[in-house]
Amino acid sequence: MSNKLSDSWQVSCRGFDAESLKKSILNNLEYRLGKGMKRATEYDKYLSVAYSVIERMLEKWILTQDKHGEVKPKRVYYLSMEFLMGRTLGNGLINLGLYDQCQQALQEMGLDLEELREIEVDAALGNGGLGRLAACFLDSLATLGLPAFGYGIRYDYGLFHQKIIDGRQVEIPDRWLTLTNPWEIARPEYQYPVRFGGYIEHQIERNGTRKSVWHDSEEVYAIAYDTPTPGYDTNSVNTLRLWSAKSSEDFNLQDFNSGDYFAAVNKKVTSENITKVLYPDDSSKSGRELRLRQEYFLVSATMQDIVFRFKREHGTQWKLFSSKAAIQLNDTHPALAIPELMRILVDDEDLKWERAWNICTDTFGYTNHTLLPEALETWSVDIMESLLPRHMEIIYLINHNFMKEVMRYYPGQIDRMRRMSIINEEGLKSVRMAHLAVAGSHKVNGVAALHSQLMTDTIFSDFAAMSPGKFTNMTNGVTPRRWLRKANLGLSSLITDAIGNEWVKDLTKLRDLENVVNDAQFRQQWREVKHNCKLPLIDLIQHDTGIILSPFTMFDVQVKRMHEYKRQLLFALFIIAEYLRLKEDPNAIVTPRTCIIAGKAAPAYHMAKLIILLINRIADTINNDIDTRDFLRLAFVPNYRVSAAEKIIPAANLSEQISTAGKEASGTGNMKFALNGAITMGTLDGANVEILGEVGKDNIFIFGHTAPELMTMRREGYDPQTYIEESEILQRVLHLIDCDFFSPGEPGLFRPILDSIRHHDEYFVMADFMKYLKAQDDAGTAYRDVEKWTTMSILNVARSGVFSSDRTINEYATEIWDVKPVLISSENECNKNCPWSCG
Ligand code: 26W
Repeated sequence: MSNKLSDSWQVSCRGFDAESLKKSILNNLEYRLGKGMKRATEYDKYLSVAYSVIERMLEKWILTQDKHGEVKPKRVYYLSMEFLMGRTLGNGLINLGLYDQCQQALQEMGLDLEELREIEVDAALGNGGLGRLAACFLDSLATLGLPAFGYGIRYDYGLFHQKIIDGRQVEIPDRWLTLTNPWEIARPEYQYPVRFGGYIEHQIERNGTRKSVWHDSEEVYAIAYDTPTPGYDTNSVNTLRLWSAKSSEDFNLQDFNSGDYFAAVNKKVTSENITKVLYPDDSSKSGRELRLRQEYFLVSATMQDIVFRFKREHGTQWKLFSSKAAIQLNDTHPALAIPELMRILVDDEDLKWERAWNICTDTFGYTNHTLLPEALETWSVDIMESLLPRHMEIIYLINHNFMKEVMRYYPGQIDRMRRMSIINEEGLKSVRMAHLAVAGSHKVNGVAALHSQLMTDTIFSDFAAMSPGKFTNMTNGVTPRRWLRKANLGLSSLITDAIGNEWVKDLTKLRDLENVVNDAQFRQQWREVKHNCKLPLIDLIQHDTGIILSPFTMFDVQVKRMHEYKRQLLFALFIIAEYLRLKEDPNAIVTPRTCIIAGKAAPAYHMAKLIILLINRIADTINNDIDTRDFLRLAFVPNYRVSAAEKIIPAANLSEQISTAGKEASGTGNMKFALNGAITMGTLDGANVEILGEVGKDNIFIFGHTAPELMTMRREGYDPQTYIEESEILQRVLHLIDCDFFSPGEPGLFRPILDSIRHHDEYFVMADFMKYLKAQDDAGTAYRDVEKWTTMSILNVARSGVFSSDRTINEYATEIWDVKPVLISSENECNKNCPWSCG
């Protein structure tokens, strides 16, 4: 497989050949780490390779930033509280076209690239879908040559590590920065004061204009840490700028001298706590003040930095602002950016309110990622007023003007105004962050066609009625670099041998696989690749859980955050039904299945944690049952994260995407599985609907009630008992749990789960059970038809092209951001005979 990339972009006085790499690695070990190979730790060796890669990134980064400084293009600013980047070394080597050369260099030094890649810790600065989407978007923005910055928080502690002890989740802090992070560069020259608290004084200037002055606020500094985000097969390298909190005052000497040591450091410590840890909830608002401080910390540092860069390039030509900056809000978490920009433009830059507001609405775009009521952020007016007094004033004024507009459209419709108001007057007065984001943006998008439709039919129906043109859909995507080219080297080379390597930059090229779908040799190699992907995963699972699995089984996989709407419970109940079937009829025609589940539960989400325990207890029971264990095994893989996903997804045959219809906004794991040749077992929810549209009904297993059907059932009253009474197998499955078969000696351990599905069953597990059982039976039968399954697998990959995040970003770029690529040519200042060309 020639992954020789176009050499037009080999702009470097750091060679891209194995020899140069070897030199760099040894140089870095010696001159940067002060170690010889003999005493070097494994981490030292990893670091020296990492530094050799980033050196070759930095040159392009400088080229790119200098070019942007020269061209002063319109930039995209992607604001997110989460960036789930995972590991960087492998991705850096792939995007810079250095992978094979590095492997060779290390081999010649007696080292193994695969082993060194395993040493890197994941940058787990995110919870799940939203954070990983942001990471995929950065890869596509750079690969498409679009000038962009990602702005986030440099948490000292990322998402907790999950240990499973006696079947239960235990959270361990993620001390990811204990060892050196070679991929970031501290930028203390970019630091901004962020203020909290205090009070506002309104002054009337001599010229009669009103001036708001923010007094007596406490201050903390935001320090920038930059991570280069290299594109694939291009010179363009964008920036991920993460802010870290630093106390404005070092050491309060008075307190110290007065012997109050604690007070002396307390202020410093508390203020720096802001960026201490990522909130581990991925679908229910914490409502904690520290979370609000984190959100404002991000947006204030970011907006000051964006305005600083604008003024550096365009002075105070504010009319240019929205044509030079497109700011995307990754959900409502950074929505305070709207009142913050208003504060800067009105209070600091003396713009008139209207002018400032028009700049805001022309600049901001808002993406909604969930319809779950508990995930829609609201902050009490009290907490907002005490922490951000000026912003609360500005939000009131924004709402005042917005209500006037609603009144103009719908005179006298008080109810509608109350529904649309940014301020919820009912009960404890609170700020509806989603309403603020919609009012302050020129475009609002959902993340899959069904979700965007449901969004305008439900939570934003009033807004969509008033400003239909504001609402649109941007179906999610995933980067094919990490999720196929890097995660599945075997399948990548098979594909490239068959259709060339253009697919890595243009995923629609995968369609060409349809020309070889009937080629017997190709099909045999296809099956071998999938089989071989299972082997390292089997080793990992045996290492982490002690469970031994067989590659000669169907790998049936569900990996995502634990949540009742994602219905890991439905998968578990199916496994019990399958177990009962095997117990009762040992000669039953079954497809030997390996069920793999993985996912973290938010620490305070007790039902999700109980479901993890149930899954582990089911596994203990069935994996040790000699009657069944050769036909059915279950493993819960601990500590699911990006680097684990890269091992699990390529090994999967069946991809479980079984959420309650209408609840999963899009899903992106579903796309990664299809891209790696797994067949989707799914409901008509989120992007599953579009995967069906692309792969065709013969190449997917769809089951379950649709979103409209469930809406009707909810409205007309849904009684799960009716479904239980209709299904003998369901009764027996529930009975097995009820009689503590999976919790011997802990009677009633899983009662809460049974009560929740027998009485309320909010997520319609009972209503969809029998339909699911049937679909699973069909999948088992299809898997036994090896040729049929091979065709389905190849066609899923061939028809996954649209689920590239490159397609998604191109849609954002044309429909929302109006930004154009900037070509970073290879005319570099560095000429070969520069004294430093130390190869
Ligand atoms: C305030 C707590 C909180 C934190 C994160 C609430 C909600 C979130 C996220 C919006 C949850 C999330 O990750 N949503 C997922 O976003 C993905 C990317 O668009 C979608 O593919 C998933 O369907 C959606 O659940």
